[in-house]
Amino acid sequence: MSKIQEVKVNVEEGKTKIVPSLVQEVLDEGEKAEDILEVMIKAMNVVGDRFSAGEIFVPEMLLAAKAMASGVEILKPHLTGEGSSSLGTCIIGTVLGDLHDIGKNLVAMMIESVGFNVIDLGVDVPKEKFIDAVKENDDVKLVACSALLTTTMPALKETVKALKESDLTGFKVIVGGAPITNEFAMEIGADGYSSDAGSAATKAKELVKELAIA
Ligand code: B1M
Repeated sequence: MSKIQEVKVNVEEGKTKIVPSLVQEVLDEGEKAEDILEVMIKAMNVVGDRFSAGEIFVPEMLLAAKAMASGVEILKPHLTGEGSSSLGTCIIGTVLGDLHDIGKNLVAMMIESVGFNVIDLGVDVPKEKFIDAVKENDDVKLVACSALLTTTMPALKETVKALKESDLTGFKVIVGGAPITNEFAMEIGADGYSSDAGSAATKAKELVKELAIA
């Protein structure tokens, strides 16, 4: 088995102690950080499928998530550039009722790397907390909301609605997460949607440019 395949299998099996050193070895062998990340995301899809099939349960899913997070820590400096924090502040969080944070953390990392000052509100974030964060922080240009469950799509809708109906201005709202589509994002009034972390960073820059033109 190739080393990169070993990373995949060890993430699937939730081997948090092994994954970081294995990821480092694969990097040292010259493999691209983006390719290692892709393999780990595939591993999480396998984990999701096994969960759906009733072959594994929440604790195994949690271990796999921890293993992936430990590998991402090693990849981090290789995935991001020099953040200059000149594009303004981005408030990011996973919406109310939703505890998934790996995708959100990747999005935060990539958005930071293109020059935003990122304030991460974490998971299970009520709409009021997003609003307070916009009020309490300087130069907020972007609010980024993640949702991973079909059951938390309504919370995403409520969050976007609350942000748009507030008297706060000067920022755009971007949404994403596995069950979210561009169509849903537009339907709930978000300004932008992205399917993955890399394109979220590109979209974030575009949205802030639109703000400057308006
Ligand atoms: Co959960 N879970 N989970 N889970 N979990 C899923 C999402 C699921 C698809 C698994 C499955 O059944 N096949 C399923 C959802 C089904 C559905 O809604 N239709 C599910 C379920 C059912 C549940 C529970 C309800 C299980 C239970 O308790 N019975 C429960 C809910 C808890 C809650 O949130 N209230 C639950 C719990 C958990 C754990 C806590 C155990 C753990 C999360 C730990 C953590 O995040 N720290 C977990 C995990 C690990 C998963 C899977 C296996 C992996 C998620 C992940 O990290 N993927 C997942 C199956 C899967 O994804 N295939 C599953 C890797 C990550 C990089 O991808 O998060 O999609 P993702 O992020 C992507 C894009 O979506 C996008 O960019 C990222 C990468 O480039 N993106 C954005 C994300 N946010 C974005 C924001 C943007 C733009 C792009 O702009 C702002």
